[in-house]
Amino acid sequence: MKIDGLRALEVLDSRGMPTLKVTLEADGRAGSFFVPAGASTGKAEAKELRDGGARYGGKGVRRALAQVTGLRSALRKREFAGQAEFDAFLLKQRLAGNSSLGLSGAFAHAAAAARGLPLYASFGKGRKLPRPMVNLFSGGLHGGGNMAVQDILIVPLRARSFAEAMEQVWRVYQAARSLLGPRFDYLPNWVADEGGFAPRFSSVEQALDLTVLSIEEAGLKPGSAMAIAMDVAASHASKITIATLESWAGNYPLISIEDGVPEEDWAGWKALTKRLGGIQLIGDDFFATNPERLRRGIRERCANAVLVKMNQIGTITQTLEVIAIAKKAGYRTVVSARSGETEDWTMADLAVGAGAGQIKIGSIARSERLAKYNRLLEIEAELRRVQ
Ligand code: 2PG
Ligand code: MG
Repeated sequence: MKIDGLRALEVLDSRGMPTLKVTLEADGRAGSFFVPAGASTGKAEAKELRDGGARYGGKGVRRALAQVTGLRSALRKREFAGQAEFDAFLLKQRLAGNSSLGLSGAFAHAAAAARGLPLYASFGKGRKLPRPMVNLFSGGLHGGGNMAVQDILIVPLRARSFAEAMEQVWRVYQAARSLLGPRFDYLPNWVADEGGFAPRFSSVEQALDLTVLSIEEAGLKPGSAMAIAMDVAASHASKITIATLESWAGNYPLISIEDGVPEEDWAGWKALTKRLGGIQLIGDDFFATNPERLRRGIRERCANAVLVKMNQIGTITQTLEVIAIAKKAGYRTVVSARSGETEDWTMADLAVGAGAGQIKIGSIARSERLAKYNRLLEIEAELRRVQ
């Protein structure tokens, strides 16, 4: 794969914050990638470079852009056998996380186009659509502190296709929408950073009760057709104890808890896994898509699943490595969007090609979310045609 050209642009993400779009040409074909950004970020994440100063309140990415375009002459006409070799080159440049992922993602798109392959094929042999966990109610940093945990999500368990899963999720989302009005001083047109509803709940239990009711109103059986998942985002939330999580898991059809304890509390993670290891326990801020942290977590029996976010680690190759490590250890993998997203849909292809099994994109509102859901619908249709 020979690099013919490279450009970068400062664009805006779903929160109106500046971010990078990188375009790379390889063997005459162009590929672009938009870098996402988190709000509830983990301490171990790859650091993004922002400009500081007055422009865009210091959030501009012109310095990151300069890092990218600064590699133009080093990359020009240079040959790379594939993604691994390209990402090894990036690692040597010691780039910021946003510059690095912009380049790595753009290479994936350009290389797939040059080979005439759909993007998912460059991430592995997986051809199964992931099971979505879909944000219904938002809280924490994504909802303006209206609820102590960050997300309450719904998980379709019985759908026979991704398209059917989407229709079931739609039914629950619409049911929740009409239940909110009479119960809260809240207009359901208001949605949070990831498209979920964010009324001022008086307790997490109130939100869980409303989720169960919405599932029932949708004509689905809670726990067998549609289950509940939760992202506590404990490093950013008011203190929630393991005993509280245990009582929620006992009282609700809760099948998955993400970041149930804070990211540096290894003893807490061990205790949580001992007590609640029968359900899915995902490390997000805790693992930060970092191979070293994941290996330590596996050794110390912490969690049993890993959230996979490309920009937490900064290259596609390391992201694939994290998925491979998890699978080998029997840990489940959930590819995830960030709360700050764009029209980019690379993560949909990653979840399919790498055979991640699950995906978390946010709710079924806001186009930065739908870009990914719609891409998955397209992949499902395409795979059905060729099989
Ligand atoms: C998370 C993500 C997505 P953020 O915590 O899982 O919901 O949020 O991108 O703000 O870290
Ligand atoms: Mg999280």
